[in-house]
Amino acid sequence: MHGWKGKFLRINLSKSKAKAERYDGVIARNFLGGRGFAAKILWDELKPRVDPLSPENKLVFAVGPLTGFSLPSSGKLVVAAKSPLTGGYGDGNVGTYAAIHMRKAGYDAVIVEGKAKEPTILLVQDNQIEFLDAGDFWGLNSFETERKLREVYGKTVGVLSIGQAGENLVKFANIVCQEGRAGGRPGIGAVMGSKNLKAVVFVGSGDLSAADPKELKKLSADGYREILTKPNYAFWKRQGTMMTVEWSQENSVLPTYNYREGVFDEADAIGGFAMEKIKVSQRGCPNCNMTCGNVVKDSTRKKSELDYENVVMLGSNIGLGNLKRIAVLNRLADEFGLDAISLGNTIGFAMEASERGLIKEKIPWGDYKVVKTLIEDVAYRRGLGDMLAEGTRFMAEKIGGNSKRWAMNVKGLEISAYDCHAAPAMALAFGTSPIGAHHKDAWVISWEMKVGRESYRKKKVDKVIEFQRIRGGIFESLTVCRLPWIELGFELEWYTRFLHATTGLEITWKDLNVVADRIYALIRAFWVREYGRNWTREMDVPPARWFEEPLTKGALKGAKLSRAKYDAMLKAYYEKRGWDERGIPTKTTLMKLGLGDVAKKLKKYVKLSD
Ligand code: PTT
Ligand code: SF4
Repeated sequence: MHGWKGKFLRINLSKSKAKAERYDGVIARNFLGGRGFAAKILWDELKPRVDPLSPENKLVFAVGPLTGFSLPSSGKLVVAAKSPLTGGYGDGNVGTYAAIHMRKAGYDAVIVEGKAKEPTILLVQDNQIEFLDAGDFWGLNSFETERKLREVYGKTVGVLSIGQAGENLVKFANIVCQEGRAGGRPGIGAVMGSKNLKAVVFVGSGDLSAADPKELKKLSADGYREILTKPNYAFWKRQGTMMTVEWSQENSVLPTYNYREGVFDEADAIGGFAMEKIKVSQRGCPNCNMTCGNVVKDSTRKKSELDYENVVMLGSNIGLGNLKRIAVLNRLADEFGLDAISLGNTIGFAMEASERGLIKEKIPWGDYKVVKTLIEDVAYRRGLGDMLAEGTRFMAEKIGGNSKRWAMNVKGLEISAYDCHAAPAMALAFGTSPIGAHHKDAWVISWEMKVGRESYRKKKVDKVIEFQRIRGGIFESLTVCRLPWIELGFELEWYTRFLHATTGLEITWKDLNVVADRIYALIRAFWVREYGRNWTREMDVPPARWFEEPLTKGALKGAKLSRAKYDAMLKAYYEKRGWDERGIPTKTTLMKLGLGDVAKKLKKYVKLSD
C-alpha cells in the first residue's frame, strides 16, 4: 500500500502494553484517514453508552495519506473520542509535528485504551513504545510540560500534552502543542486526563512510501509556489484569521454579550489591525508556508498566539475590548488546555446569569480581573468554576430560569464565533455539524453574505452539504489544513493530484464526496446509538435566542431567525442526505454507502426507516 502506512498502534494503558496492527486497505479507501478512521474505530470498538471519562472510552490520534509528505499545510492531526461534553462523537484538528512523527514512526492512527495506574507519558519512538512516569509532570501546564519534554527528546519531536484542565476533567479541556496550537474542543483533553495520560511524545525516523515520488516532488514544489502567487497571500501573512474580526463587525455577526448582539462598540480595538500593532512574530504548523499564528506580547509582556475565535470569545462575547488583556486570557486558556471557544461561551453565560440574578456571584461584563480568576477556577474546578467546567448545557439545567434559551450550544458543544440572528445557512451549519456547534465543517457565512443573508432557499441547504463534504468529510480525513483553499483559493484539484502521487489511486472529487457522506452517516449513527430514544430532531436546532430575541443594535437591528423557515431548511437537509424526518440515516442510505453492518447494529437502538 502506498500513501497509507497500513498500520495502527494500539496502546493499552491499564496493562502498559502496545501492539502494532495491520488494517485492511478497504478501510483506507472507504474512510481515508483522520476523522474517517476515528469515526470507524469508535463506532466499531466502543461499547454503546460508555462513560466518556471511564477507561472504556478510547482516545484516537489519526492522520491521513498525505501527512508527513512535503505537501502544503499537511502537518495536521485529528484527536477524537466519545465526548464528555456532548455525549456524542467528538474530535478536533491540530497542527503539530506529532502528525509527521507519528507517520514516520509507522502509524496512521494510534488507539489509546484503558487507564494508567499512575500519571504517565507515552513515548512512541518508531516501534519502541515506553510508558514513562509522569509524576513530575502532573500539575504542570501544557507549555511547561512540552518544554521539559523537548529538553530531553529534542526540539523537533512531536509532543501532545494536556494542562491542568485535562487533568481535572474539565469537559471542554483540549490537547495542546507548540505553545499555541490546540485541538479537541469537545473535551478530548479531559478524556486524555481521565486515562492519566499527561503527554504523548512521537519520534519517528522511517520513510514514507509514495506511489510516484518524482511526481510528488514536482507537485510539492509547484503547490508551495502556487500558494505564494495568490493575491491574498501577503495580507494573510500579516493578519491570518484575525482579519475576520473587522469583517464580522461589518456584517453584524460578531458575537457580543453572549450572542445578544452582532456588533461590538470596541471592535476596532480587538481587530486584525490592532493586533498588527502588538505583533512580535509569526509561527505555524509544520509543512506550511502560510504560517498564520500571530504572536503578540500581552499586557504582562508574555507571548500569546492569537486567532479570531479566541479573541472574539474572550473579547466581544464577554464585553472585553482590550486586546493585550484578551491575549493574557488566551494564553491562560492554552496553558491550562481549555478550549477558548467554550471557555468564552461559559463565561458569557455566567455574566448574563449574574446580571439576571440567577447566580449569586457578581461577574460584570468585561471585568478582566474577575474573568482571569474565573479561568483559573475553571481549570482547577473551584467554586463557580466547577459549574462552568461542565459547559453551558449543564449550567442551564442547573440554574434553570429559562436560561436554556440563551445557553449558546448545539448538542452540548458551545457555538463558535459567528452570530446567526441573520445568517440562516450558518445556523443550519451549526445545527448539523457532526460534533455539535463548530464552524469547521461548513463555514458558509462568507458565501451567505454574498448571496443574500435573508433567504432560506434550497441552494443554501445544498451549500451547507457541499461544504460539509469538502471540509468536514475530506479535509478532516486527509488531515490537511483547509485554509489554503478557503482563504487563498488554492484549487481543490491539487488534492486529488496529491492523492494520486502518494497512493497511486485515481480518486476523483465525486469519489471523495461519497467517502464524506459515508463518514457523516457513520457519525450520525454514532450519535443516535448513544442517545437512542432520546435522539430528536431538536438536537439539530440552534438555541432559542436567535429565533426569539432580535438584535437591538447595528444595521441589522430587529433581525432574528424564523423557526418555521429553519425547520423547512432542516427538512430539505435531511432529504438531501437520505436521512428520515428525525435526522436518522435510512436503511437504504446506509446500504448505499456500504454501511449495511451499521444498519444492522443501529436498529437495536432505534427503529430505522426504509
Ligand atoms: C478549533 C478551534 C479554533 S478554529 C480556534 S481558532 W480558528 C480555537 N483555537 C484555540 C486555541 O488556539 N487555543 C485554545 N486553548 N483553544 C482554542 N479553541 C478553538 O479551537 C488552528 C487553525 C485554525 S485557527 C482554524 S480556524 C483552522 N481549523 C482547521 C480545522 O479545524 N481543520 C482543518 N483541516 N484545518 C484547519 N485549519 C485551521 O487551523 P479544534 P491549530 Mg485547532 C491555540 O482544534 O478542536 O478543531 O477547534 O488547530 O493547529 O491550533 O490551528 O479561527
Ligand atoms: Fe497551520 Fe495556519 Fe498553515 Fe493552516 S494556514 S497549516 S492553521 S499555519
